[in-house]
Amino acid sequence: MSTRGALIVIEGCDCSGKSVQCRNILESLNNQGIPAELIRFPDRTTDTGHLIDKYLRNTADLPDQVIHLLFSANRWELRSKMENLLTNGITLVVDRYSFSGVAYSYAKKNGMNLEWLKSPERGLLKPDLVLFLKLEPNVIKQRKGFGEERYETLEFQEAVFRCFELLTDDTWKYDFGGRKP
Ligand code: FDM
Ligand code: MG
Repeated sequence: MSTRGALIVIEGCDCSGKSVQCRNILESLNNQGIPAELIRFPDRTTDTGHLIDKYLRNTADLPDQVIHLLFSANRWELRSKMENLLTNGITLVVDRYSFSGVAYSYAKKNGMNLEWLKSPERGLLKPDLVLFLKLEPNVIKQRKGFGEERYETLEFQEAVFRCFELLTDDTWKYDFGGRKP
């Protein structure tokens, strides 16, 4: 029987270098003989992912509550696959997870309550480790590609950054009520 893999989550603002760090972590784990796979949210290849992709590229408009629930549904779609991989000893390096879900929606400041935002995340798998890349929005705004998608404005990224910090200070920072497989 293999040991359960670890669920490692990388979070941060847009263009904060998450994808590069995820690849580095994956490579380092594989070099040490630890089987690991990369998972990325949103997963734009699923049914919910197609709609999320359109929303992010500004070719579809949806109410804030609907896109919030779709992002969460997108994680639920992969839940059993993730659980199987972890049970089979594969470590998962996950580029964005529930923290992005809550931080980006809360940053909209449109009255969506924090408890309401967290609740669809309850029951998803609980990360063993969350790494937050603390790159200031003033730095990321100069990066190549910044500004191409819906949330990529300096003002909004600053709000997201503050929401991430708020969440990481909280006692439930690693716990959305999920359980380990
Ligand atoms: N995003 C991502 C959310 O608003 N909620 C979520 O639950 C997730 C996973 O989608 F602006 C936002 C964050 C980002 C956008 O993500 C696309 P990538 O990592 O930049 O592709
Ligand atoms: Mg982005």
